[in-house]
Amino acid sequence: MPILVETRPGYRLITLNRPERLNALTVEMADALMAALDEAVAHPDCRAVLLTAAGRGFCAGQDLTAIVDAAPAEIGDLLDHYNPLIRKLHALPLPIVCAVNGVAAGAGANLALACDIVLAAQSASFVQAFARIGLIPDCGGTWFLPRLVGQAKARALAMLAEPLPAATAAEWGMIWQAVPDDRLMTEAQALTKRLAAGPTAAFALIKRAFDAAESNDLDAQLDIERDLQVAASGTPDHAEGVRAFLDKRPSAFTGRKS
Ligand code: LHQ
Repeated sequence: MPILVETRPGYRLITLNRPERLNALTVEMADALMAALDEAVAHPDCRAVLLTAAGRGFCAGQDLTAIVDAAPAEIGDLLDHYNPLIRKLHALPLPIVCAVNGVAAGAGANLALACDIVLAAQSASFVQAFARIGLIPDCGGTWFLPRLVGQAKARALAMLAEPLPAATAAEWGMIWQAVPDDRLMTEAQALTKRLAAGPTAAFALIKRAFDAAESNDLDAQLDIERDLQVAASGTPDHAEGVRAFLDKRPSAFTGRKS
């Protein structure tokens, strides 16, 4: 099984599961991941996703044994296969937390960056390994990196292909937090549980707003915020949040859209 999927109260825990290859990415793994994400979204009780990996690595990027002597057209076909996964992760209408348990290299690093909140173990690192094998960052790397860390750092990361320690990634704003190795899963699960108890529909709208902001000027973004806020204000969780504030009690969000 290239991935493991566990149903936890309110969320799905998805674990990349090829530890002997540092969870190097294959077509089978990408397909399984897509199916697990679709299943999570389709299930009304699932309100968040936590992605992590088995063993000492997170994901070493494309399984290089599968692309030895591959023709350029085959590389294109592979990316046609992986790109829908990156799009799906990024646009998932549920919050997705990524717990990076070890090295995240190549497409593996960018898989993590496609998620909403990235936590990494202190011992983990991020490597834009592509240039080491004469390739360019793919799976969204050239889009995510400059937006997260700026062009200067993005270009150096891509060209030097050196490992960036988790703590520096956090300092640079590339990820949310670096945490002690033995705290990673406890912290990631607590965060995911908290998100799973949140206003799910509003979270999906927050993601849409931030996505739109990537290409909008302020004028257009204010219009989008207005429309998405109207949608958020129509959810039961908005009404509940306001009532709970006035009653001085914690909100009991259901995640329902209407
Ligand atoms: C691996 C891999 C791996 C197979 C470790 N494949 N076995 C997408 C689609 C289409 C075209 C091209 O590009 C892409 C996107 C990409 O992702 S391209 C970039 C691909 N990834 C890389 O170039 C990274 C390759 N791996 C490494 O540089 C190192 O393994 C890292 C830095 C990740 C970890 O180093 P170490 O901790 O020293 O571990 P290791 O190298 O000893 O690896 C452990 C085992 O895993 C080893 O097998 P072995 O049988 O010797 O124990 C590796 O061969 C295997 N492995 N990455 N991508």
